[in-house]
Formats: sequence, C-alpha cells, structure tokens
Amino acid sequence: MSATLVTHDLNAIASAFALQGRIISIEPFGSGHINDTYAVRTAEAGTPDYVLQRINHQIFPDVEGMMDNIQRVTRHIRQKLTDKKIKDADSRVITVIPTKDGKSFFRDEEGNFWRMLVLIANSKSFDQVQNTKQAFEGGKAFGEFQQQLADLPGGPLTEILPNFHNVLWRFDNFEKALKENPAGRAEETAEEIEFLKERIGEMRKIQDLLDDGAIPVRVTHNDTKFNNVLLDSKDQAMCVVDLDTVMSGCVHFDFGDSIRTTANTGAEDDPNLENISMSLELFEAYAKGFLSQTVSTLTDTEIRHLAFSAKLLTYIMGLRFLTDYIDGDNYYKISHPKHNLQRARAQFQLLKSMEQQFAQMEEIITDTVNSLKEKN
Ligand code: GN1
Ligand code: MG
Repeated sequence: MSATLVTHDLNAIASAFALQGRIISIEPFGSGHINDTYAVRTAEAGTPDYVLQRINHQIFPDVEGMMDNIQRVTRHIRQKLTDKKIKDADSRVITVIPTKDGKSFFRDEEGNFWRMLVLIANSKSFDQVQNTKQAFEGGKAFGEFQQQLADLPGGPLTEILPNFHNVLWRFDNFEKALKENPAGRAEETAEEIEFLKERIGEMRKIQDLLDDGAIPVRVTHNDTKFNNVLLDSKDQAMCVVDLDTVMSGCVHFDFGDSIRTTANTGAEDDPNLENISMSLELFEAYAKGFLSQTVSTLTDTEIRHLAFSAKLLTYIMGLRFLTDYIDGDNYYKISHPKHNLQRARAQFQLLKSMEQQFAQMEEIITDTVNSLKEKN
C-alpha cells in the first residue's frame, strides 16, 4: 500500500492486550513494506518490551488463518527447544501476546487488525549484511527453521497467500497490469519489460518441478530476507521473525530469497546500480550456514537447483516491484513516486550479476555439499 497518513490511538490499542508493565512509549519500528510496526517500551526492568503490528488486511485477508499458522509453528518450535533443554527459548522463537479476552489478534472499531509480540531483548537486525559471519548465521538460522518444521503435526498450514512464489502466476499478473496499464507507465519501462520477457522461459523451472512432484513440498518461511533474522551482540543468530507467510513451499523459495538480500553488496532499492552485485563470498557463507543444517535432508534435485533459486527469487521480486509500479503502486509501501521502479531496477542489476557468476555459484554449492557429506 502506498503510505496513508492515519493516526491510531496506539495506547488504547496496546491496552487491549495482556501485556506486563507500564507503557512508556510506542514508536515506529523496523522496515517492513506491508504491515505497520511499532515498538512498545515498558517502564519496569523486569517486563519485556513488545512489538505491536497493524496487519495489512488488504494483503492478508485471512488474519485468523495467519495467526493460527503462526501459533502452530511457534508452539512446535518452542516444544523442540524445551525438549532440547535450551535455556533462553523465549529469545529463540517469537511469542504471541493474546488480547485480554484470549484472542491472538485485536480488531479495532475501524476494522483494523492488530497483534502483539514480545520484542526480543538485546537483538538487532540488518537490512544489509556487514560480514560473512552474519551471512553464515543467517543461513544457519533459516536452515534450522526449516528443519524444526519438517515434522510439524496437524496437516498442512493454511495457504495464506496462494501462489505466493509461483512465477507463472506472478507473470500473468504482470501481463494483466501491462495490458490495462492503469497508470500509463508501461512505455517508460519498456526496457525492464523486455528484460522480464526474455527470461520467463528459464524462470519457470522450479514451478514445473513442483507441479511434477519432482521436488518435495516443505513448510517454508517464504520471506527470508536477511532482516528477518535477529542477531545478538556477537552476531550470532537468535531468532527467525516475520512468520506471516509461513506455509507450504519448497526449499528454493527460502534459499533464493535469502541470497537475494544477504549476498547483495547494495541495498534492495539502491538508487546507485554500481553498488549492486552478488558477492560470492557472502553467497558461500550463507550457503555453508544453510546447508550445515539441511544437507542430509535435501534431495539431489533440490541441491542441483539451489544456485538457480537465487536467480529465480531475485527475478520474482523484480517482477513484483515492476508490476506494482505499472499498476500504480497499490501493494508495497513507497517513499517516493518511482520507488517501485527503483527497486525493480536494483533487482535486475543483481540478477545480471548472478548470471555472470552462475558457474561459480554452482561450484560453491557442489563443493559445500561434498565437504559436509564427507564430514558426516
Ligand atoms: C514484503 O513487508 P516485508 O518486508 O516483510 C513482501 C515480501 C517481499 C518483500 C520485499 C507479504 O515483505 O514478499 O520479499 O516485501 N511480503 C509480502 O522486500 O508480500
Ligand atoms: Mg514479511
């Protein structure tokens, strides 16, 4: 959604939840493109701070299904941590704070949906990676997350956003936007449109494998941006956050979307394309972390397409940003009129850099897998 200036009585909303302590401040927090997020600070030393979020109900129509998914996933992970006698379980998995009447979200008088989580103390997140240690830890955290959910009981999670990473569906939506051209922006983006059309044939590969049952369906996070891993002061991963899109998917969605953000030497929306490239060093560090947790469970076909998945998810995000631009900016929050175009261009630059280094990326995956298998 493009930014709308609405003020909410945040104190009144926060007081609907069963939180501990006296609230001293509620301030905007984080850099999400969809929901509105606030940090709620409490006065007492012994009470946690919290994260209050207004869920974008236009994008997530089934808030109840989403919160059910989050509860199932976090309870399962918490149980695993407790079974392993891990001490600080509360900083390794998110905690949903119920409303005073026991619900997982609160609906205000205007129909907005709100939820409250514990803010994990002494943690940080970064939009851009600072070093290979962080990249390795990010990979380890998302790899472990996928492992923890491999035996999630109770049947499939609710499909919160159907076709979320289905490139064919995304491409269809793009073509519809092009045809309607509601904001008159198709002409201006001819070069970018061409870039996408040239590559769609190659990009359908993972979706085809999924449709053929050639790669397994797993529980995946589906929004594995680097800033969705919290790190401690020593850059060790603490917790995976933002579980809005946790649902069925394949390993490639999570691996690819992480590389897109973790291995980029520039920002996701970098206005200076010269800043953008894929760092093989960061790619390798992330792959080592991720595979250290997952290698024994991945099939050969999954492994063979890991390097490719980085190209796919970068393509998908560029496609989505450009579609939103052509469509008149209805989906992502933007901070200036050409923001979505700038984001799309940045993704395409990153994709070009991956294309140039693709042979090395594949080699890194093969070498990492071989050396991990030798060790096991
Ligand atoms: C959105 O709001 P945020 O940053 O968690 C989007 C992701 C994109 C991301 C791009 C539900 O995530 O798919 O990768 O922006 N989430 C949704 O930065 O569309
Ligand atoms: Mg998200």
